[in-house]
Amino acid sequence: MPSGLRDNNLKNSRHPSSPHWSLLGCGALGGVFASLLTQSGQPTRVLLSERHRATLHPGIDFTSLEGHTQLLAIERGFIDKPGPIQRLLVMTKAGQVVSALTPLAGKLAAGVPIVLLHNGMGIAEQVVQLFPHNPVIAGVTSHGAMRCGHFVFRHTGKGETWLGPVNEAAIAYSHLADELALALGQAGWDEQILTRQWQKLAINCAINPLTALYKLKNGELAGPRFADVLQQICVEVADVMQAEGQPTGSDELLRRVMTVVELTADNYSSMYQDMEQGRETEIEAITGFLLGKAAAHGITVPVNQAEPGIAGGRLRSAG
Ligand code: KPL
Repeated sequence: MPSGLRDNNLKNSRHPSSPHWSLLGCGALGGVFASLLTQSGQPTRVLLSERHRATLHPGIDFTSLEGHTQLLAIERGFIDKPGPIQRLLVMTKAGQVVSALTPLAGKLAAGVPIVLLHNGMGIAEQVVQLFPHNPVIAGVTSHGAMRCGHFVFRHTGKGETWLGPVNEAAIAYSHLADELALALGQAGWDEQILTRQWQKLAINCAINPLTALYKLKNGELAGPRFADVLQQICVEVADVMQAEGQPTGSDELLRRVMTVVELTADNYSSMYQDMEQGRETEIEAITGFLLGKAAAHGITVPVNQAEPGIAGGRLRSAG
């Protein structure tokens, strides 16, 4: 049970008139977003896979950034019979997005927006293929979250969230960022979401594999031991970004990385948490995506290539 102030009443203030968020993927970040949306009064439902039917928890035990713990009543649905979906927020791990969405292909009403919030890149294009009649929105977020038990979540860092359109149908959905902002305190809409995705990719290429492999808190990457490797990772990512039509300086990327290292110093990266809990990591969608793009442009990225564990697959699925 997380420490902090407790409020044992089941809380769920509803605004029945606003459209429901259906949230697919109730891991650390998904659980925190579901809790914040619910606390902001927006009707929210988590969509679970069938295997969760027998292990229901009466509510979500949520600890806020301030250490205030509440038990929140959150509606649940099951992916095989989800009922009407008005807007879909997908917060599974990158590697599970397509498989989690596949049961909904051909069933989701045309026009229902799909918002993708995961680390890594290369997934949104597959979702557009799977749902040609739906607005597809990509997002990046730097909120920190921890899953402390079965439906027990802690918000560990206030970050920024940006959404933007992947296909033309999504251009009209900027209001979704405003609605997320009501829950998160900030969320923006950026038509150039690809640039933000690349910037986030650089941060994840730098922080996630190193923290996972060396079992470090993010802040420990500020030590002199990691200065060279972080700089080299940023030089390589900047080279690939340049070739992809996303010109940026490696110094600027490094500054962004070090800012996140500082802001999330006390947090464990999502890849560290995945490794610790024996879950599949997002290495393929993060460094794997970069390596694929580098190869396509004939650019060598030896440091990212040798990122501890990539070659040996040690950050790949642990089971
Ligand atoms: O996105 C993150 C993650 O852990 O996946 C960062 C920004 C590195 C914060 O830990």
